Amino acid sequence: MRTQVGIVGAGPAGLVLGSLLARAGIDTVVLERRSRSYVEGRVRAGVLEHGTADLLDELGVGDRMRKEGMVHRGIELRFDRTGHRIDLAGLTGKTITVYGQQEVVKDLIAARLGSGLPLEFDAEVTAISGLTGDQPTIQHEGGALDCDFVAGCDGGHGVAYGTVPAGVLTRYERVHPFAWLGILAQAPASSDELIYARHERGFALHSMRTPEIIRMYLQVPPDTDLADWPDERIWTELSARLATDAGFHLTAGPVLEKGVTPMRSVVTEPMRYGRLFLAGDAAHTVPPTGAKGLNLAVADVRVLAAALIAHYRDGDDRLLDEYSARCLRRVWRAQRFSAWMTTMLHRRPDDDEFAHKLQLAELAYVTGSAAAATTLAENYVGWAVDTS
Ligand code: RFL
Ligand code: PHB
Repeated sequence: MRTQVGIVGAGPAGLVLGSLLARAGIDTVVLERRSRSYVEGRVRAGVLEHGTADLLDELGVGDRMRKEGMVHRGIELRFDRTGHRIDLAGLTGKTITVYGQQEVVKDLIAARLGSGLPLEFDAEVTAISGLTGDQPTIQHEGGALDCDFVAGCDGGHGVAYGTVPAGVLTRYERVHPFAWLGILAQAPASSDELIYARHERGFALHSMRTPEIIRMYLQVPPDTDLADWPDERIWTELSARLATDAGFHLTAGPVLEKGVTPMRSVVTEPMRYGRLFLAGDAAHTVPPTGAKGLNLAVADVRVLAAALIAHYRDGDDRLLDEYSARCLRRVWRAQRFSAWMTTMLHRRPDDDEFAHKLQLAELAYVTGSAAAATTLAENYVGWAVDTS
C-alpha cells in the first residue's frame, strides 16, 4: 500500500490532521492500534478552546458539538471555602466549549469513514523505517505502508518516538508527586461552570459532560489503588474539598467510570526526525490542570497540515523546516501555564506552612486583580494558531 502521509494514531491529533489534509486533496491513511469502540469510549479531556471549537466547525464536524456541547463564559476558583469567578468572556472576549474528547473523536471518525477515507482499526504500528530517506515505510499488523511523510500522532506511549535513534531527540520530563482520580457519574452538575478547588486535603475539580453527566477529579497519591476508593469515599472527599461557607451542595449519582491518571510533564525536542513529524501527546504531555493537552494536539497538526500543504502545492518546505520550532513555542507556553495552575492548586507532600500561605496569596491575587485574572483567562481560552 502507498499513500502521501501515513498517520499513526486515531486520537484527536491524527484525526484532525487527516481531515485538514483531505480538505486539501492530500492522501492519508490513518492506522490505529485499538478498536473503534475502544477509541470512542476512552474518557479523557473535556475543554475545547475557542479556536479548537471553531476549527471543528470549519472542518464540517462541529454540528453535534454546537448542539450538545456547553459554551462556558467563565470558570470558578475555589479556596478557603469561597468561590471566585474568572470571567473568561468578559476578560478576553472568548469562551470555551465543554464537550468530551471522545465525542470529538466519534464525530471525526464518522466523517472520515463517511467520506470513504482510509482509517484502519486494530492495526498496530510495530516499526517505521527509512525516515532519513525519500520514502519511509510503516510496518503494521495488517501489512506495510509506503509514504512520503509519517505523522507520529500515537500519544504518550506510542511507537513513533521510539523509532528515532537514541541521542537524536531530547526529552525534558517532570513526574509530579500526585495523580488524579477521575470519575464520570450520572448526576446533574452542581454548578453552571467548572470549579477548580484548592483545599488542605488536596485539589478537586468539578466538570461535566452533558446536563445529566458530571466529570469530577480528586488529587490523590501517585500509587493510589482504586480498590481503596469505593464510591462512597469518593463522594465524601469531593464534598469535603468543594465545601463552601455559602453551603455548596454536591449532587451525587451512580459512578459510571473511574480511573487514576499519573501526572507528567514532557517535552520532546525537536518534534521532527527526517520525514517523521511528532504531534500531540507523542511529542509532549502537560498536566491536565490547564486543560491544554487536546488543544495543543490540535494546534500542532494545524501547523503540520499547513506545512504539508505548502510542500505539495508550492514545493515550499519552509514551514516543514519551521514546524518544530513553531510548535515548541506554544508547547512551552502551555507547559508554563499548566505548571503554574498545578502549583497554585495542588498540595505537594513536602509543602510547609509557608508554601500554603503563598498558594493562598497567589489565589487571592489572581481572583482580586483584573490584571492577574486576565493572565489566567487569556491562557485558559487559548492563543491563535499562526500557520502563515
Ligand atoms: P491520543 O488521544 O493518546 O491518541 C493517540 C492514538 O494513537 C494510538 N496508538 C497507536 N496506533 C497505532 N500504532 C501504535 N503503535 C499506536 N500507539 C498508540 C492510541 O491508541 C491512540 O488512539 O493522543 P493525541 O491525539 O495526541 O491527543 C492528545 C489528548 O488525548 C490528550 O492531550 C488529552 O486527553 C489531555 N487531557 C486534556 N486535554 C485538554 O485539552 N483539555 C482537558 O480538559 C484535558 N483533560 C486530559 C484531560 C487527559 C487526561 N488523561 C486521561 C491523561 C484529563 C485527563 C484525565
Ligand atoms: C474534564 O472535563 O475532563 C477536564 C476539565 C478541565 C480540566 C481537565 C479535565 O482542566
